[in-house]
Amino acid sequence: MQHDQHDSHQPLVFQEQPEDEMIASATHFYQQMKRRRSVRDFSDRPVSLAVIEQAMLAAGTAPSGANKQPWHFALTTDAEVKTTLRRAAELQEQRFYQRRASQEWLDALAPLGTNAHKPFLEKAPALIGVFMQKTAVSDDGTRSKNYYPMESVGIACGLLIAALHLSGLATLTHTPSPMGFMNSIFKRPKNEKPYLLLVVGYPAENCRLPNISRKSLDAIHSIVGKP
Ligand code: IYR
Repeated sequence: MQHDQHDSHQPLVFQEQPEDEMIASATHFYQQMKRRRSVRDFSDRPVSLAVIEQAMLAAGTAPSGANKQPWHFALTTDAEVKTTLRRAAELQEQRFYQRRASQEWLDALAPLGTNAHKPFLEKAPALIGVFMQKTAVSDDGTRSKNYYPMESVGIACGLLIAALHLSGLATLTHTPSPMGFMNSIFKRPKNEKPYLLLVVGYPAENCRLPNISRKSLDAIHSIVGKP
């Protein structure tokens, strides 16, 4: 059966734009996105749940292997849960900075000024535990395989971070390693692997950032073949 004859297929709603508008849209998006910075110093001001929910919906539009949508976003704004997460994360981070990290890794992190101290896990108003489902478990307990879950969840996280940024919130992609402690704290089942801990909120008023730069277009792209 050809795809276009398949009952379950429907026409694409596609809105074409004139080229000048396309360039303006792309430029505008880049101008917005280049202002995104990973923030480690948060205000404790609460954030709107509606904004986070819309950003999660945007994340859920990511393409995924066989459309399995192998992601789960676990949100907490609860002070006790955040304290538990901070304690568990800092324990792992202390082991990382004191023993596990190679000197090369520590040298690479030096410009960021990071260490095992993670006050933002309590100070920031919202933490999103992102989980990846390598296998799906349906309501009746049937297990099925998901495809490209790493790639799928990575793309969803990119959309989540972009949506939160464009809504005026700051984020930090925090990856305490290993992250196994996240399952019990976020009450997630064993088939879900912790993927990242996204810290969400407003930056602190006196928030300072490492002076780092992004690679140029020349450094990140190439063109092959005739133009
Ligand atoms: N997880 C540690 C270390 C760390 C690792 C990388 I790669 C970073 O880009 C930043 C930090 C921490 O959060 O401090």
